[in-house]
Amino acid sequence: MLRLLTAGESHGRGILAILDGMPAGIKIDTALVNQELKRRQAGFGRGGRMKIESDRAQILSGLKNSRTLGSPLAILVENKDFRIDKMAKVMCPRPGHADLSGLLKYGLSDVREVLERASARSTAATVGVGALCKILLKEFGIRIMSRVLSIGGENSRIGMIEKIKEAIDNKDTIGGIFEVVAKNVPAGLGSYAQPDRRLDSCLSAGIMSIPGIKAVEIGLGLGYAVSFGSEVHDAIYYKKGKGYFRKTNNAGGIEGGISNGEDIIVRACMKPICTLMHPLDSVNISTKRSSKASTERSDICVVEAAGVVAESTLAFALADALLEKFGADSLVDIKRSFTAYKKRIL
Ligand code: EPS
Repeated sequence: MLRLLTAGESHGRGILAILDGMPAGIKIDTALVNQELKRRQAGFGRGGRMKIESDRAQILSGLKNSRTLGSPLAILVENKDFRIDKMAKVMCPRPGHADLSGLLKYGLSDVREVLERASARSTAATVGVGALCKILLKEFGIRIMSRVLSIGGENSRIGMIEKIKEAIDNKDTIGGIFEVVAKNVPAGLGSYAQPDRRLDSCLSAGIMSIPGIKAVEIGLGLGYAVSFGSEVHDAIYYKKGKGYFRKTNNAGGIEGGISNGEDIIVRACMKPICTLMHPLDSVNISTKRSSKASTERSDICVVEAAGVVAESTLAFALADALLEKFGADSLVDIKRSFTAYKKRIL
Protein backbone atom coordinates (compact mmCIF):
# COMPACT_ATOMS: atom_id res chain seq x y z
CA MET A 1 0.00 0.00 0.00
CA LEU A 2 2.68 2.47 1.09
CA ARG A 3 5.74 3.05 -1.03
CA LEU A 4 8.82 4.91 0.09
CA LEU A 5 11.92 6.22 -1.62
CA THR A 6 14.61 8.30 0.06
CA ALA A 7 17.49 10.25 -1.45
CA GLY A 8 20.29 12.51 -0.30
CA GLU A 9 23.93 12.55 0.74
CA SER A 10 25.21 13.26 4.23
CA HIS A 11 26.82 16.56 3.18
CA GLY A 12 24.65 17.25 0.13
CA ARG A 13 21.76 19.76 -0.06
CA GLY A 14 19.53 17.64 2.11
CA ILE A 15 17.78 14.36 2.78
CA LEU A 16 14.54 13.66 0.95
CA ALA A 17 11.72 11.16 1.09
CA ILE A 18 8.68 10.48 -1.06
CA LEU A 19 5.89 8.61 0.67
CA ASP A 20 3.21 7.37 -1.68
CA GLY A 21 -0.08 5.78 -0.63
CA MET A 22 -1.08 7.79 2.45
CA PRO A 23 -4.88 8.17 2.54
CA ALA A 24 -6.66 11.49 2.12
CA GLY A 25 -8.05 13.39 5.09
CA ILE A 26 -5.29 13.11 7.73
CA LYS A 27 -4.43 16.33 9.57
CA ILE A 28 -0.65 16.68 9.62
CA ASP A 29 0.94 18.76 12.36
CA THR A 30 4.46 19.54 11.12
CA ALA A 31 5.47 20.35 14.71
CA LEU A 32 4.97 16.64 15.54
CA VAL A 33 7.21 15.65 12.64
CA ASN A 34 9.89 18.09 13.83
CA GLN A 35 9.60 16.77 17.38
CA GLU A 36 10.44 13.27 16.10
CA LEU A 37 13.39 14.62 14.08
CA LYS A 38 14.66 16.28 17.26
CA ARG A 39 14.37 13.02 19.20
CA ARG A 40 16.51 11.30 16.54
CA GLN A 41 19.26 13.85 17.09
CA ALA A 42 19.41 13.30 20.85
CA GLY A 43 21.05 10.80 23.20
CA PHE A 44 24.27 10.68 25.20
CA GLY A 45 27.24 9.90 22.93
CA ARG A 46 26.20 11.77 19.77
CA GLY A 47 28.94 13.52 17.79
CA GLY A 48 29.73 17.00 16.48
CA ARG A 49 27.31 16.89 13.55
CA MET A 50 24.32 16.98 15.85
CA LYS A 51 25.56 20.31 17.23
CA ILE A 52 25.53 21.74 13.71
CA GLU A 53 22.18 20.41 12.51
CA SER A 54 18.71 21.26 13.83
CA ASP A 55 16.67 19.03 11.53
CA ARG A 56 13.31 20.37 10.37
CA ALA A 57 10.92 18.86 7.85
CA GLN A 58 9.59 20.79 4.89
CA ILE A 59 6.59 18.96 3.46
CA LEU A 60 6.69 19.95 -0.20
CA SER A 61 3.65 18.12 -1.56
CA GLY A 62 0.60 16.05 -0.72
CA LEU A 63 -1.01 18.58 1.66
CA LYS A 64 -3.63 21.31 1.39
CA ASN A 65 -4.33 23.33 4.53
CA SER A 66 -2.28 20.71 6.44
CA ARG A 67 -4.55 17.85 5.35
CA THR A 68 -3.39 14.94 3.19
CA LEU A 69 -4.82 14.77 -0.32
CA GLY A 70 -4.07 11.12 -1.02
CA SER A 71 -1.27 12.24 -3.34
CA PRO A 72 2.45 11.55 -2.67
CA LEU A 73 4.00 13.37 0.27
CA ALA A 74 7.49 14.74 -0.37
CA ILE A 75 9.62 15.65 2.65
CA LEU A 76 12.89 17.59 2.63
CA VAL A 77 15.27 17.91 5.58
CA GLU A 78 17.97 20.40 4.58
CA ASN A 79 21.59 19.85 5.64
CA LYS A 80 23.28 22.82 7.25
CA ASP A 81 26.63 21.08 6.73
CA PHE A 82 26.36 21.21 2.92
CA ARG A 83 29.88 21.00 1.47
CA ILE A 84 30.00 17.73 -0.45
CA ASP A 85 31.98 19.11 -3.40
CA LYS A 86 34.72 20.55 -1.21
CA MET A 87 35.43 17.51 0.94
CA ALA A 88 38.78 15.71 0.80
CA LYS A 89 39.14 12.26 -0.74
CA VAL A 90 39.14 9.27 1.62
CA MET A 91 41.55 6.46 0.75
CA CYS A 92 41.51 3.89 3.58
CA PRO A 93 38.14 2.12 4.07
CA ARG A 94 36.86 1.65 7.62
CA PRO A 95 36.33 -1.96 8.72
CA GLY A 96 32.64 -2.43 9.49
CA HIS A 97 31.42 0.36 7.19
CA ALA A 98 30.06 0.15 3.63
CA ASP A 99 33.31 1.82 2.48
CA LEU A 100 35.08 -1.17 0.90
CA SER A 101 32.10 -3.21 -0.26
CA GLY A 102 30.59 -0.06 -1.80
CA LEU A 103 33.82 0.81 -3.62
CA LEU A 104 34.11 -2.67 -5.07
CA LYS A 105 30.46 -2.83 -6.08
CA TYR A 106 30.23 0.57 -7.81
CA GLY A 107 33.80 0.73 -9.19
CA LEU A 108 34.55 4.00 -7.37
CA SER A 109 38.00 5.30 -6.45
CA ASP A 110 37.22 7.53 -3.47
CA VAL A 111 35.64 6.17 -0.29
CA ARG A 112 33.83 9.51 0.13
CA GLU A 113 31.72 8.67 -2.91
CA VAL A 114 30.40 5.68 -0.95
CA LEU A 115 30.10 7.07 2.56
CA GLU A 116 28.13 10.14 1.55
CA ARG A 117 25.07 8.03 0.78
CA ALA A 118 25.94 5.12 3.09
CA SER A 119 25.50 7.42 6.07
CA ALA A 120 23.04 7.21 8.93
CA ARG A 121 22.19 10.81 8.08
CA SER A 122 19.67 9.20 5.71
CA THR A 123 17.67 8.13 8.76
CA ALA A 124 16.41 11.73 9.06
CA ALA A 125 14.19 10.86 6.07
CA THR A 126 13.13 7.57 7.69
CA VAL A 127 12.05 9.43 10.82
CA GLY A 128 10.19 12.14 8.87
CA VAL A 129 8.17 9.44 7.11
CA GLY A 130 7.75 7.49 10.35
CA ALA A 131 6.27 10.59 11.98
CA LEU A 132 3.62 10.78 9.24
CA CYS A 133 2.84 7.08 9.72
CA LYS A 134 2.58 7.61 13.50
CA ILE A 135 0.05 10.41 12.91
CA LEU A 136 -2.05 7.96 10.85
CA LEU A 137 -1.72 5.19 13.46
CA LYS A 138 -2.76 7.59 16.24
CA GLU A 139 -6.13 7.98 14.50
CA PHE A 140 -6.64 4.28 15.39
CA GLY A 141 -5.27 4.53 18.93
CA ILE A 142 -1.93 2.85 18.06
CA ARG A 143 1.14 4.21 19.88
CA ILE A 144 4.81 3.35 19.41
CA MET A 145 7.70 3.92 21.80
CA SER A 146 11.29 2.76 22.35
CA ARG A 147 13.86 2.46 25.11
CA VAL A 148 17.50 1.48 25.42
CA LEU A 149 17.91 -1.88 27.18
CA SER A 150 21.68 -2.17 27.35
CA ILE A 151 24.91 -0.53 26.25
CA GLY A 152 28.06 -2.61 25.93
CA GLY A 153 26.44 -5.37 28.01
CA GLU A 154 25.46 -2.99 30.87
CA ASN A 155 21.77 -2.62 31.58
CA SER A 156 21.52 -0.28 34.55
CA ARG A 157 21.16 3.42 33.68
CA ILE A 158 24.37 4.28 35.51
CA GLY A 159 26.21 1.32 33.96
CA MET A 160 25.15 2.39 30.48
CA ILE A 161 26.30 5.98 31.01
CA GLU A 162 29.61 4.75 32.45
CA LYS A 163 30.14 2.53 29.41
CA ILE A 164 29.59 5.44 27.01
CA LYS A 165 31.93 7.62 29.10
CA GLU A 166 34.54 4.86 28.91
CA ALA A 167 34.19 4.81 25.12
CA ILE A 168 34.51 8.62 25.00
CA ASP A 169 37.64 8.56 27.23
CA ASN A 170 39.25 5.81 25.13
CA LYS A 171 38.23 7.48 21.84
CA ASP A 172 36.32 4.29 21.10
CA THR A 173 32.68 3.52 20.21
CA ILE A 174 30.02 1.32 21.77
CA GLY A 175 26.78 -0.39 20.69
CA GLY A 176 23.86 -1.95 22.50
CA ILE A 177 20.29 -3.19 22.44
CA PHE A 178 17.04 -1.23 22.20
CA GLU A 179 13.41 -2.26 22.36
CA VAL A 180 10.48 -0.91 20.36
CA VAL A 181 6.89 -1.48 21.43
CA ALA A 182 3.62 -0.82 19.59
CA LYS A 183 0.53 -0.64 21.81
CA ASN A 184 -3.13 -1.07 20.97
CA VAL A 185 -2.49 -2.79 17.63
CA PRO A 186 -5.63 -4.65 16.52
CA ALA A 187 -5.44 -8.37 15.84
CA GLY A 188 -5.38 -9.20 12.15
CA LEU A 189 -2.63 -7.05 10.58
CA GLY A 190 -0.32 -8.94 8.20
CA SER A 191 -0.92 -12.37 6.72
CA TYR A 192 0.48 -15.89 6.58
CA ALA A 193 -0.67 -16.17 2.93
CA GLN A 194 2.59 -14.92 1.38
CA PRO A 195 6.09 -14.43 2.85
CA ASP A 196 6.18 -10.72 1.97
CA ARG A 197 2.83 -10.07 3.66
CA ARG A 198 3.94 -11.44 7.05
CA LEU A 199 3.97 -8.60 9.58
CA ASP A 200 7.05 -10.02 11.35
CA SER A 201 8.91 -10.24 8.05
CA CYS A 202 7.99 -6.65 7.08
CA LEU A 203 8.85 -5.07 10.41
CA SER A 204 12.12 -7.00 10.77
CA ALA A 205 13.20 -5.92 7.29
CA GLY A 206 12.47 -2.30 8.23
CA ILE A 207 14.50 -2.44 11.43
CA MET A 208 17.31 -4.40 9.77
CA SER A 209 17.52 -1.65 7.14
CA ILE A 210 18.73 0.85 9.75
CA PRO A 211 22.52 1.30 9.38
CA GLY A 212 24.44 -0.63 12.05
CA ILE A 213 21.71 -3.11 13.02
CA LYS A 214 23.00 -6.68 13.28
CA ALA A 215 20.14 -8.60 14.96
CA VAL A 216 16.39 -8.28 15.37
CA GLU A 217 14.20 -10.40 17.63
CA ILE A 218 10.45 -10.43 18.21
CA GLY A 219 9.02 -11.22 21.63
CA LEU A 220 11.03 -13.93 23.37
CA GLY A 221 13.15 -14.18 20.20
CA LEU A 222 16.30 -16.22 20.77
CA GLY A 223 14.85 -17.25 24.15
CA TYR A 224 12.52 -19.67 22.35
CA ALA A 225 15.56 -21.84 21.58
CA VAL A 226 16.04 -22.91 25.20
CA SER A 227 12.49 -23.68 26.36
CA PHE A 228 9.80 -26.33 25.97
CA GLY A 229 6.70 -25.38 23.99
CA SER A 230 4.52 -25.75 27.08
CA GLU A 231 6.61 -23.07 28.80
CA VAL A 232 6.56 -20.39 26.13
CA HIS A 233 3.38 -20.33 24.08
CA ASP A 234 0.83 -17.74 25.18
CA ALA A 235 -2.37 -19.46 26.36
CA ILE A 236 -5.65 -18.06 24.95
CA TYR A 237 -8.49 -16.59 27.07
CA TYR A 238 -11.76 -14.83 26.27
CA LYS A 239 -13.83 -12.25 28.11
CA LYS A 240 -17.13 -10.84 26.87
CA GLY A 241 -16.67 -7.21 25.85
CA LYS A 242 -12.88 -7.55 25.83
CA GLY A 243 -12.55 -10.38 23.29
CA TYR A 244 -9.60 -12.79 23.14
CA PHE A 245 -6.54 -12.01 25.24
CA ARG A 246 -3.34 -13.54 26.67
CA LYS A 247 -1.76 -13.40 30.11
CA THR A 248 1.76 -13.66 28.64
CA ASN A 249 3.23 -12.17 25.48
CA ASN A 250 6.25 -14.23 24.47
CA ALA A 251 5.10 -14.05 20.85
CA GLY A 252 5.68 -10.29 20.91
CA GLY A 253 2.17 -9.71 19.57
CA ILE A 254 2.57 -11.69 16.34
CA GLU A 255 1.51 -15.26 15.52
CA GLY A 256 1.57 -16.73 12.01
CA GLY A 257 2.80 -13.42 10.62
CA ILE A 258 -0.37 -11.69 11.92
CA SER A 259 -0.82 -9.33 14.87
CA ASN A 260 -2.74 -11.08 17.67
CA GLY A 261 -3.94 -8.01 19.59
CA GLU A 262 -1.16 -7.98 22.21
CA ASP A 263 1.65 -5.39 22.27
CA ILE A 264 4.15 -5.79 19.45
CA ILE A 265 7.60 -6.06 21.03
CA VAL A 266 10.80 -5.97 19.02
CA ARG A 267 14.42 -5.76 20.16
CA ALA A 268 17.44 -5.04 18.01
CA CYS A 269 21.20 -4.94 18.44
CA MET A 270 23.19 -2.04 17.05
CA LYS A 271 26.90 -2.59 16.55
CA PRO A 272 29.42 0.02 17.71
CA ILE A 273 29.93 2.88 15.20
CA CYS A 274 32.80 1.88 12.92
CA THR A 275 34.57 5.23 12.64
CA LEU A 276 37.36 4.74 15.19
CA MET A 277 39.71 7.47 16.33
CA HIS A 278 42.27 4.73 17.06
CA PRO A 279 41.67 3.08 13.70
CA LEU A 280 42.01 -0.60 12.82
CA ASP A 281 44.19 -1.97 10.02
CA SER A 282 43.07 -1.22 6.51
CA VAL A 283 44.57 -0.85 3.04
CA ASN A 284 45.14 2.30 0.99
CA ILE A 285 42.98 1.70 -2.09
CA SER A 286 45.35 3.62 -4.33
CA THR A 287 48.76 2.17 -3.25
CA LYS A 288 47.36 -1.15 -1.89
CA ARG A 289 49.75 -0.70 1.04
CA SER A 290 48.76 -1.46 4.63
CA SER A 291 47.52 1.62 6.44
CA LYS A 292 45.25 2.56 9.31
CA ALA A 293 41.59 3.16 8.41
CA SER A 294 40.53 6.73 7.70
CA THR A 295 38.94 8.75 10.48
CA GLU A 296 35.88 10.97 10.15
CA ARG A 297 33.90 13.06 12.59
CA SER A 298 31.36 10.64 14.00
CA ASP A 299 29.33 9.52 17.01
CA ILE A 300 30.39 7.44 20.02
CA CYS A 301 27.02 5.78 20.70
CA VAL A 302 23.76 6.02 18.76
CA VAL A 303 21.66 3.25 20.30
CA GLU A 304 19.02 5.68 21.63
CA ALA A 305 18.71 7.39 18.24
CA ALA A 306 18.52 4.00 16.51
CA GLY A 307 15.52 3.20 18.74
CA VAL A 308 13.78 6.34 17.49
CA VAL A 309 14.53 5.35 13.89
CA ALA A 310 13.21 1.84 14.60
CA GLU A 311 9.96 3.36 15.93
CA SER A 312 9.64 4.93 12.48
CA THR A 313 10.28 1.74 10.54
CA LEU A 314 7.81 -0.08 12.78
CA ALA A 315 5.27 2.72 12.22
CA PHE A 316 5.73 2.34 8.47
CA ALA A 317 5.21 -1.45 8.59
CA LEU A 318 2.11 -1.12 10.78
CA ALA A 319 0.62 1.72 8.73
CA ASP A 320 1.15 -0.32 5.57
CA ALA A 321 -0.52 -3.40 7.09
CA LEU A 322 -3.37 -1.30 8.48
CA LEU A 323 -4.09 0.23 5.07
CA GLU A 324 -3.95 -3.19 3.47
CA LYS A 325 -6.55 -4.51 5.92
CA PHE A 326 -8.95 -1.57 6.11
CA GLY A 327 -8.61 0.29 2.80
CA ALA A 328 -6.18 2.98 1.77
CA ASP A 329 -7.89 5.94 0.09
CA SER A 330 -9.85 7.95 2.62
CA LEU A 331 -9.47 8.21 6.39
CA VAL A 332 -13.25 8.32 6.83
CA ASP A 333 -13.75 5.05 4.90
CA ILE A 334 -10.87 3.36 6.71
CA LYS A 335 -12.30 4.33 10.12
CA ARG A 336 -15.70 2.93 9.18
CA SER A 337 -14.17 -0.37 8.12
CA PHE A 338 -11.95 -0.47 11.23
CA THR A 339 -14.91 0.09 13.58
CA ALA A 340 -17.00 -2.65 11.89
CA TYR A 341 -14.09 -5.11 12.09
CA LYS A 342 -13.39 -4.36 15.78
CA LYS A 343 -17.06 -5.09 16.51
CA ARG A 344 -16.90 -8.40 14.63
CA ILE A 345 -13.85 -9.75 16.48
CA LEU A 346 -15.22 -9.07 19.97
C1 EPS B 1 24.48 11.35 11.19
C2 EPS B 1 25.25 12.21 10.47
C3 EPS B 1 26.65 11.92 10.17
C4 EPS B 1 27.26 11.07 11.27
C5 EPS B 1 26.45 9.82 11.60
C6 EPS B 1 24.98 10.07 11.71
O1 EPS B 1 27.28 13.17 10.07
P1 EPS B 1 28.87 13.44 9.86
O2 EPS B 1 29.40 12.30 9.04
O3 EPS B 1 28.92 14.76 9.15
O4 EPS B 1 29.45 13.55 11.24
O5 EPS B 1 27.35 11.83 12.45
O6 EPS B 1 26.63 8.85 10.63
C7 EPS B 1 27.39 7.76 10.94
C8 EPS B 1 27.87 7.54 12.12
C9 EPS B 1 27.62 6.81 9.88
O7 EPS B 1 28.44 5.88 10.09
O8 EPS B 1 27.02 6.93 8.84
C10 EPS B 1 23.08 11.63 11.49
O9 EPS B 1 22.49 12.64 11.01
O10 EPS B 1 22.48 10.85 12.24
